[in-house]
Amino acid sequence: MNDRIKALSRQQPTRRRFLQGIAAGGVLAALGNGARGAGAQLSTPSTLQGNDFDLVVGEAAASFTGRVSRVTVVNGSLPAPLLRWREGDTVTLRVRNELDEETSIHWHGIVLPYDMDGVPGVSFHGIPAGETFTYRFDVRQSGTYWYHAHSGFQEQLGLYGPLIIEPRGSEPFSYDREHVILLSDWTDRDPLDLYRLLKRQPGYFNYNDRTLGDFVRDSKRDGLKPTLRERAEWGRMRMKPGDLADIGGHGYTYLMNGVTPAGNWTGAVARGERVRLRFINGSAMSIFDVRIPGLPMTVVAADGQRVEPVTVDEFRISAAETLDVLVEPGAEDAYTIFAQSMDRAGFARGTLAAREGATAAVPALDAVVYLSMADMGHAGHETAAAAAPPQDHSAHAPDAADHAAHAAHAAQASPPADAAADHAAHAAPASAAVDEHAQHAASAAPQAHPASESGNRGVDMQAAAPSPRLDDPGVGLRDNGRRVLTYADLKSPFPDPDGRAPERTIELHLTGHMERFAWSFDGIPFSGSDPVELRYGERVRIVLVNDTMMEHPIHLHGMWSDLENEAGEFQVRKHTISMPPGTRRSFRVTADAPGPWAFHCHLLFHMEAGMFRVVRVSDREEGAHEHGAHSQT
Ligand SMILES: [Cu+2]
Repeated sequence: MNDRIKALSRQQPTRRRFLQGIAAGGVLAALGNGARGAGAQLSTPSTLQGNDFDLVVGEAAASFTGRVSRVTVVNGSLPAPLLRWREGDTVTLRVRNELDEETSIHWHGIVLPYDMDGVPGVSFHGIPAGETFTYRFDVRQSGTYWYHAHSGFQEQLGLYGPLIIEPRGSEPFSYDREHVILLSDWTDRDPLDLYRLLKRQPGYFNYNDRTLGDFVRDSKRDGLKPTLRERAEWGRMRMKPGDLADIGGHGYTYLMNGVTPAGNWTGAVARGERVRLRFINGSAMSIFDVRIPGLPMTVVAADGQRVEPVTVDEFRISAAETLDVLVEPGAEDAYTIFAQSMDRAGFARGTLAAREGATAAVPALDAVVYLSMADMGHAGHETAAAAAPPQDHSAHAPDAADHAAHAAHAAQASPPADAAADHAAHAAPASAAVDEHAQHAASAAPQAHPASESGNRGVDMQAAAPSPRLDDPGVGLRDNGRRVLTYADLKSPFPDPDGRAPERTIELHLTGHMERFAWSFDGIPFSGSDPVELRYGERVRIVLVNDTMMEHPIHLHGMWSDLENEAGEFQVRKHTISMPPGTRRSFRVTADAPGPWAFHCHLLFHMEAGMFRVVRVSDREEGAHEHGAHSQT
C-alpha cells in the first residue's frame, strides 16, 4: 500500500457515508433551518399527464450527503415531474424560467421541429431569466424517454425528468404495474468548479490507477517482461488503465429517482406480477451496470423503441440511454435494484418490495477491471505502431524519456510478430472475449485517421484496429457468470423504416487528450468546427471511430440513429449510440428533419469541452442559409 492508498483507507467511513448519502436522500426534514437562504425545499416529483403542461424551472435546497446544496428543479422537484404524453397528441408545454440565468429544456429522443428541440445557440435562443417559452409539437412516437436542460451545467444540478409516451395501439407485451427507474449522479461541488478541476487535473477522481504493489503482483503472475511491456505501452500512449470514468463513484453520490443508496428508493410490487421497469440513465457523466439479483430481466425496448424480447441478468446503460425491462417478482419479499458505476467506485440502489419496509441484501461492488490494449482497439498495436507511429507523444509527454526507455525495452523483450498473442495472454484476467475480439481486430485493415488528428495537441491516441464489438459486454462485464446484454442482442422487430441503402458515408472520430481534458470530433473541438451538412431527404451512414480510451454515448438530435450490425445492415433504432474505447460502429440516418441539430457526446463535460457538432439538414428547397450555431450551450 502506498501512502495515497493508506490515506484513502483512513477516509473510508466518511467516504462511505458520502457515497451512500444520508438516509432521507435529498429531503431536508431532518436538517431544519439549515436550508434557509438556499431556496425552497424539494418537493416529491409529481406525474403530469395530458397534452397541456406548465413547468417552472427554479431552485431549491437539498442535501444528499449531509451538506445543503442548491439544486435546479422543475415544479419544485428533482427529478423533474414525470410527464405522460400520448402518441398522436399535440403537446403544449409552457416553461417558465425562475432562475437568474438562461435555461432550456431538451426532449431527448423526441422527433420534432428543430425550433422545439431546446438547444440554445443551435435550435433556439434559450429561455431568458424570468421569461416563458412555449413548446408545441405533435407526438409521433411512443415509449420511454426523458428530458433535461441543455444550458450550462443545469443538467448536473438536477434538471432532468422522465418522459413516457403511451402508444396509440396496443403493445406486444402486457404488465400489471410499472415503475420508472431514473439513475443520476449528484455532486456537492459546483459543476463549473468540477469542470475546471478536471481541466487542471483530469485524474483527480481516479483512485483506480495501478500502484507499485500491483506492478509487483502482475510481475509475479505474468512475468517481469510482459508486465514491463504492457506498462510501457500504457505509458507511451499517455494513458492510465484505471481511467474508466472522469469523476465516478469517488466524486459522485448516485441517485435512483432522486434518492441516495442509503435512502433506498422502494417500488411496490406483488408476487407473481409482471412489472415493467423503465430504466433511464439521466446522469451527467456516469455509465451504470444494472442488475436485480434473483430476477432475470426481459428487455423489451431500448431508447423508447421496441426490441425483440431478450432475457438477461445485467445490462450496461450509458448516459442518456433508456431500457425497458419486464420482471416477475417471485418468492422473496424484496429485490435490490443495483446499479454500480462503471468504475466500480459507487452505486445507485433501490428496492422492489412485496411487503412494506422489506429490503434485500445489497451486493458488493465488483472488482475493478482495467482496460486492456485490445479494449483500446490496439490488438496488433506494436506492429502497427512500428510501421507508422500514430502520434508523436514524445513531443509533449512530460516523462517522454522514461516512456521511450520502457518502449525500447519492450521491443527487445518480444518480437513484434507474436506481440498480439503474447499481449492477449496477459491483457486481462477474464480475457476470453477480449482474445476473440483481438483476433477480429488484428485481421481488419489498419484504421485511417483524419489529417486533422495529426500533430494535434488535443489528440493523445488513435485506435489502430478498431472494430464494432457489438457482442462484447464491455470491460468489467465479460465472463462474470451473468448473462449480460450487448448491443448485438438488441434486435428491431420492424425492418429498416427507411429501406434505402445509405447513399454516402460520413466518418467521424471521437478524439481527446486525457491530460488536457480535451474532447472533440476529428481533433477539432466545437468552437473550431463547421457543421456537418446533410441534404434533406438523403439516407446517410455515419461511422464513428473511438480514438480515445473512454466510452462516449453519442446522441444525434432530431433524427433516429439506426444502428447497423457488423455486416452493415439495419439492426435497431436508437437515439444514443454508446462507443466503448477502440470501437468502430455505424448507424444510418434519414435526413428528414430540416434545420440545425445538436450532435454530441452525452457526457456533459465532454460536450462542454468540445465533443459537439452541429448537423445541419438543408431545407426542402435545398436553400442553405446561415444559422448562429457557434455559441455552444
Ligand atoms: Cu464523451
